[in-house]
Amino acid sequence: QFVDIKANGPSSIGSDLCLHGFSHVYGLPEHADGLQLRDTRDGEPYRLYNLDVFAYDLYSRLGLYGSVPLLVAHKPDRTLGVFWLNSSETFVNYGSLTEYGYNVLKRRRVEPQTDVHWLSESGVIDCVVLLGPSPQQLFTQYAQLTGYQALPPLFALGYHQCRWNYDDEADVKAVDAGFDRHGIPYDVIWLDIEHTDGKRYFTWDAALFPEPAGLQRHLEEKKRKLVVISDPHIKVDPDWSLYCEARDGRHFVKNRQGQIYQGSCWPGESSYLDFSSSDTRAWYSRCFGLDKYKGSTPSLFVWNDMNEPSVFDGPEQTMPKDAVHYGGWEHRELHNLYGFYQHMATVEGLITRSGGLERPFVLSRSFFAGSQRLGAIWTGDNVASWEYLRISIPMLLSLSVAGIAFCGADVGGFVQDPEPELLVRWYQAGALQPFFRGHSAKETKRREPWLFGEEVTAVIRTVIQQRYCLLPYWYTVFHQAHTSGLPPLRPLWVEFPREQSTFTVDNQYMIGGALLACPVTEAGVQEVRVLIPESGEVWYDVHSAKAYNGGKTLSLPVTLDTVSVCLDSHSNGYFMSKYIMEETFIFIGVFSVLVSHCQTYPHIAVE
Ligand code: NBV
Repeated sequence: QFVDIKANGPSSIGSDLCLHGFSHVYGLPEHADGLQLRDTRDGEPYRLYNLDVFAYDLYSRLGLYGSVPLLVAHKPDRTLGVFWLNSSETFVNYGSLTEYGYNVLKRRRVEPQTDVHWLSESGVIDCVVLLGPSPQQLFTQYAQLTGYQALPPLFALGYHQCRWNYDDEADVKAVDAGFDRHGIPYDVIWLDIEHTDGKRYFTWDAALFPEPAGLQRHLEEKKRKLVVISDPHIKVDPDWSLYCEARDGRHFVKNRQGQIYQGSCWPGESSYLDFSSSDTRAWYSRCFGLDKYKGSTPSLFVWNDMNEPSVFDGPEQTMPKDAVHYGGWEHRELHNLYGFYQHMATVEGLITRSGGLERPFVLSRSFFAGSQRLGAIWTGDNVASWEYLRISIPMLLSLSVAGIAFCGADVGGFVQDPEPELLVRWYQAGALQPFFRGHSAKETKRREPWLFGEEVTAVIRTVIQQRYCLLPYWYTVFHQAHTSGLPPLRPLWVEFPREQSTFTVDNQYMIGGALLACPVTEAGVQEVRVLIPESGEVWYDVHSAKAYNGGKTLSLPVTLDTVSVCLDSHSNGYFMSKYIMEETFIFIGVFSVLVSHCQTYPHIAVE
């Protein structure tokens, strides 16, 4: 049982807004739910409180790993944003009178209206209304406020292979060789918590990983990278120099009695770095220095997990709200920023490590508004089922609408074993999402792409090759996000803002302004229905090269090796249309040619 001592007394702030004329509202990640927000009058409000929720429930408004308090409303002639800058526990109630109607008493037509009620536990009211009016302008306005998407290093847009855990160096080398043997391109292999000496991050298990630098050089010969996990909890171990440095440097969060706070996590009794302090962030950043982080090389990149923060024996499995941060701030004030600040310190560490020359890659599980400036996030512990594959699309669209553009979901599903058909469909969907990583939990069976027979291997090979064919396109749309704030993954209404039929679609989406994706997310299907917007627009099926006039719903036949993607020939600007012409050619003509990993592209320095 937990008692929350409210040392400063109870408090809350709130505000009510009416959005006239709007009945389609989006945003407020992270929730495992559809893209459109649902009326909350029949139940729970949307909760923004970062929590570690294993195998989270679907269609739920409960808080997950990260929060972005941005709500986006859309109607044909205006897109509007409401940004509620508050990092304490927040609830959002939302009710909508959806239809145009006729008010008999007033004898006039009434417009639809959306009422939004924000409620936060502490802080001040700091609310910005972004006026658009176009979706593009809204994204730019939001990026001006919270930051633009970091431009990822190109390799980070390739395929990532992860598992909890790759057991030892021989295992990593065998998996790496497996990709070459089967002609499957990939760029990054990942190590989970067991690579460390007793869950002491920044160390290596001497028996399993005796030559970590050698392993990285082995991968680097093929221009491949290694990502290792680094969580925010630090094992309480007075014999470990890193713990002592953090303790002596006053880098840990305290309890309300003023002692170092302790909670339980992977290493056992742990303390939690106070990333809200700039001194602590600077110290943590230095821990990634090549001289300090023994066994690391410039081709090692980082994964921040458990940074909600997750505390096994804490209230709701997180840190108590009355824990105390630098400057005397209670944890309740900044809870939703904890992971953001760890992400920031890690990113700083990697940039500094390279003397400011190379762009970092850091994946974080927890996030807040602005995390897009730092790198990638993923949707945590999903499950190997068709429902979780389906929900990954609206979850990633919601994140994209809220600025978190470099996002992905564990391909194959983290918990449990996917049947081969599901695995194939998940690869096909994942290849059309920004962050593309296969990952699986400890208890699951191995599932490297070649373990399910030749047919499955061939389909997965093709789909990963297609991802690599499209890498220049992904890189281009990320550059666009980096410079204009427009996310690579876009709900259809972003590209077709006047077309009402697109407002509720969340099983298909645009990648940039040119590609329309509609992944197959059901078992045993023989055809997929795809809405192709706007009459007058011509769309090309990338498989058959057949042209279709827009403004209708098509039924396209699918087989196991079909990824439903359409090409839009009428895209924005000369470069894009020329580019798409080339991509059309690649898609139609060169599918069977192996496109190698992105080593062929230059590594570009930080801007
Ligand atoms: O570090 C182990 C896992 C990791 O593989 C997963 O991706 C994270 O979301 N981690 C959670 C902790 C344990 C999960 C049960």
